[in-house]
Amino acid sequence: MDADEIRALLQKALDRIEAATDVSALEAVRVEWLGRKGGQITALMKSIPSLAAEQRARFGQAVNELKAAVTERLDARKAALEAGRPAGPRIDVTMPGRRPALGRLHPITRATREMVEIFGRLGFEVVEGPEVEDEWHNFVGLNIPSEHPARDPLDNYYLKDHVLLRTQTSTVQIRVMENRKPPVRIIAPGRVYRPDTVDAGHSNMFHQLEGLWVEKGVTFADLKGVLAMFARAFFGPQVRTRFQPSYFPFTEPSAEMYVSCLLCGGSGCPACKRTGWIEILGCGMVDPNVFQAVGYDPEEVTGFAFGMGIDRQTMLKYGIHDIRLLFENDVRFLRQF
Ligand code: 2NL
Repeated sequence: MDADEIRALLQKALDRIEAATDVSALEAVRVEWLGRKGGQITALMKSIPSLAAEQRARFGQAVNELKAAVTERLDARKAALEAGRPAGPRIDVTMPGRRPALGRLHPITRATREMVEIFGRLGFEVVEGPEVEDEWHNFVGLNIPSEHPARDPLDNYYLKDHVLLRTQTSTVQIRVMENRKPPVRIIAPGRVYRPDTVDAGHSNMFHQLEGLWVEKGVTFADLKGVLAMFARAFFGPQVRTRFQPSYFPFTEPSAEMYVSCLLCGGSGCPACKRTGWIEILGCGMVDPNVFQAVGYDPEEVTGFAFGMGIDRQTMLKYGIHDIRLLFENDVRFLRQF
């Protein structure tokens, strides 16, 4: 083997070392060249003793230089691989991350939570109850007799005899009064169901928030104060309120509360039908028959109650013109809130 052949061998070894991209590949190269058994350079070393004296000196020196050069490159390459990046896909840690898609609260959830928060400050506790109800809790307890038009099977979702989807959340308040002694100061938000034909203003499922305060000495003045405070907290401090006599079977006297139109401020516009006022809820002093039905003594306690459509208030507050938008769950609509 002459000097040129040894140089070629060295070049080949160095190329193989450079080509190794991780530590284990480099170890394979080391075994291939310097391995105790079968290493190419090891084999050359072993052949030295059997050479003629003069040849042995020259060849021996060349092989030793080859071994030293390869060993040095192996060590250097190993150090570089260990110091450098780990093998595998390269990651640019300076690249900006991908933002996770964040959800948001449905406008009805937002409005409900805001109402709950406002009434919470006034001492009202949130209660919930079943959406499938019996006629006692949906009608009888509320002083709605069997001849009453509200009980028409065509105006209710009956599931079977005497069992229906609730048409208002008063049912929950009846349940609380049946199970607790006064005082009670509660609000009942939740879904209610009526078989109305669906259009821009009506849905057969909507949301209601009812409230009830029963205690010794509660008066109509308390009713007006609480509801006026609510209206200003929910719609803004500029809002004015007006009460107008009304009728409900479960309250006496009964009233409807109006707020000054949120769009025109009260001067009159299409939204308030030029009246300057928008009706937002019904209310009244709890009828003695209701107290009797739940076992409260109407001579002992008085109370007021109210009910409002959450969807209606949500639409008013955010300027939504079609109730169906609230239930289609089109993200292009929902993303605006
Ligand atoms: C409306 C307004 C109202 C009530 C709901 C109520 C509940 C109990 C006792 C007495 Cl437990 N009243 N709720 C009172 C007045 C109005 O809802 O427009 N309803 C059709």
